[in-house]
Amino acid sequence: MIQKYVFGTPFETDAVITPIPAAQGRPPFGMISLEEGFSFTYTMEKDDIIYGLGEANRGINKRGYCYISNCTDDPEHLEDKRSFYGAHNFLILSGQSDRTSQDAPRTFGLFIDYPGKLTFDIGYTRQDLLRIACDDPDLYLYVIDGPSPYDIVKQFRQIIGRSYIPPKFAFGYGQSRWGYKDQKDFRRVAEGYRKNHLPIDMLYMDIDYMDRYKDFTVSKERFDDFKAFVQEMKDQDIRLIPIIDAGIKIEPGDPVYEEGLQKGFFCQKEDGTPFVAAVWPGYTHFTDVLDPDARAWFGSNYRFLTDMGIEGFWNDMNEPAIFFTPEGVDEVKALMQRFIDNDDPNANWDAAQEEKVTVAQLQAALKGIGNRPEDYASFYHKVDGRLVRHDKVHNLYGYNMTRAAGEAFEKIAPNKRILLFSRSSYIGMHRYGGIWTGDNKSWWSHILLNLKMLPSLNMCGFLYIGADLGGFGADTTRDLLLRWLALGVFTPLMRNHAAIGTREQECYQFENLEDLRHILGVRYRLIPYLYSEYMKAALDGDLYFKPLAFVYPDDRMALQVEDQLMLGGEIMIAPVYTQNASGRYVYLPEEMMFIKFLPDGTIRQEVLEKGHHYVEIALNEVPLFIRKGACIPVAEAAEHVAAVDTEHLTLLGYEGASYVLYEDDGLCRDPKVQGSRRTLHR
Ligand code: MIG
Repeated sequence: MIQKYVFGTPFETDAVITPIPAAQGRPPFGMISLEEGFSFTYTMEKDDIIYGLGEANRGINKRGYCYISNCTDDPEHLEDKRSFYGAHNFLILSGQSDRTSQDAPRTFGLFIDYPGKLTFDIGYTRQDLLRIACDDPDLYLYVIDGPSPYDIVKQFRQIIGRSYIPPKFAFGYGQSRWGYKDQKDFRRVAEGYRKNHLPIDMLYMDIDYMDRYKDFTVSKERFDDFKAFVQEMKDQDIRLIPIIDAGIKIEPGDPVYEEGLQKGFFCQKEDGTPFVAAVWPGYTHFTDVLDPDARAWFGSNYRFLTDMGIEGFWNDMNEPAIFFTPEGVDEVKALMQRFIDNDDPNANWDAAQEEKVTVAQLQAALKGIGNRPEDYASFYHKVDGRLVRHDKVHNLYGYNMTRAAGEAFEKIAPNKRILLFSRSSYIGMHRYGGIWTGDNKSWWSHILLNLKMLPSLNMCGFLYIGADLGGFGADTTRDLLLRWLALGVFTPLMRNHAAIGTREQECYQFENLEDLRHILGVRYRLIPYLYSEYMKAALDGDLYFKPLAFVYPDDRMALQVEDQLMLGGEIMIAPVYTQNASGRYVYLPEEMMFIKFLPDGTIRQEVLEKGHHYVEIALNEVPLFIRKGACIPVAEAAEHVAAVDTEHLTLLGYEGASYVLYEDDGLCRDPKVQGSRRTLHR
């Protein structure tokens, strides 16, 4: 049962696409205050678990911290951070004890459809208090009642619409690096993979492919015939996936810039002039993607690349990230001038001398010049003829930039799927694309953070997801990459990506590359299963990744597991995420078959009983667990998706088990009609 409560005049985000009549009054539990903005408070029982929030920090159980929905380009994903790139305002409270108060349900879900900054204090200020708050009392509050958190998620997924379905090739492995510049670089990487028989389907193009970071251009110096180059890569079964950034470079004479300007498609300041922000291309304008005409225009520009044979994109910098604005620079300059004018260097550390600018103040001003709240509050969107200040709808930008592309693809390529994922997002965007979780680091703790985010993202509708494998920032190590890839084997988006200036981390950069070849090979062996489970999750509004608690709700031990996940209907995954470990502890809520894909191509299987185990897992092995009575299809390893032999599948798992395999051509836009399911028996 879903109740929708309306407060004030909500902004229409189109997150929910099922019409639901407004309920009268207030939710029957929790306390709502409209005194200062909006707040919902609720007293949690000691063992209540909170799920959800999608792309957020910390655990699967979100209890014990404060999270802020405020899409932010912050590459330091430390444990104390409250905002990442996405804003996913859906949570579920799963009651574990009988409630003391009569009128409160034990378990419920909440979706707060509010596009501005929203705070989730989940037992941070007070351990037993859940408090959700924002500045403006204009929002939709959806309250979902159901017997279990899993059921509540399914109800929620029904009202937000079907999740994005990528082409099947997007289930292959992809290599990326910020720093590949020209056709020579891409040829070298393609060769590094193909010559070494390391499987690959995609090479990602970062900002350097463009002409001076201008969207919808390709550098002529770096690619002498881009269309031919796209084909050259396709001939090697590799697709090029270019990046698109949010800002359009201000460059008189440039056709994209001129058209956007002339048609008034850019976000404006109060005085009616287009808002200016510096990003990679230098000063840019942001397209007003909340305006349907501007959105259609932005999306239509992707045709420039699809016409050259491009079949996939990643949308970046769409929080939107701002390096600085002219206004911000002026403020820092003024501060600097005052700093220079005060020529007593010792006084610079003395905060008591108020009229003097200290070194610390200057440092803070420079550090804070990017993504300034003042800048986000200084420009406007046109919505139904009225102006809406950006900060009020900030969390919708990446969503609508990606929607622009997704809507355009329906026209550009009505008969086939295009790969698309975004950095910033809001619920609703899950219908148009996937996401990658941004600039992580080559840290062991980030393997675990990656794992924990997966089921939460699925709950919010995001199914095509993945993290930068091997780590984006900082230098990776061979063992870290191997362990991370062994998790990435299971994520729909499996991409190795690294930042410029870091150690090279393509699989062929390391010794004994047969180990890396093997791990990638396991991915391809599992594609029939992973694709089938993905499609079922998308078509049925189900989860691809689940916390153990969703499958074993009565197992008190399973409720606490934060480093193992259920995948699809048949398996459990438990990757190793600590350095120098020869294996790990796992908890089995029931008997399972422990499977290891060994580097010699054989598969080791062992039935383990319910309970705690230590399992040995070498660096070059991929483990998984098959649920009691289940089986999964496995193919032979292949070097790209189209080469996976889906005719000759082996069924791995329990004797007498059967598996329902979903299949389609991997491209059709209407898989409900064109896909088929068949039952395989072991
Ligand atoms: O300011 O395009 O998250 O994946 O490599 C950095 C360069 C801009 C951030 C993305 C990252 C990408 C990088 N971008």
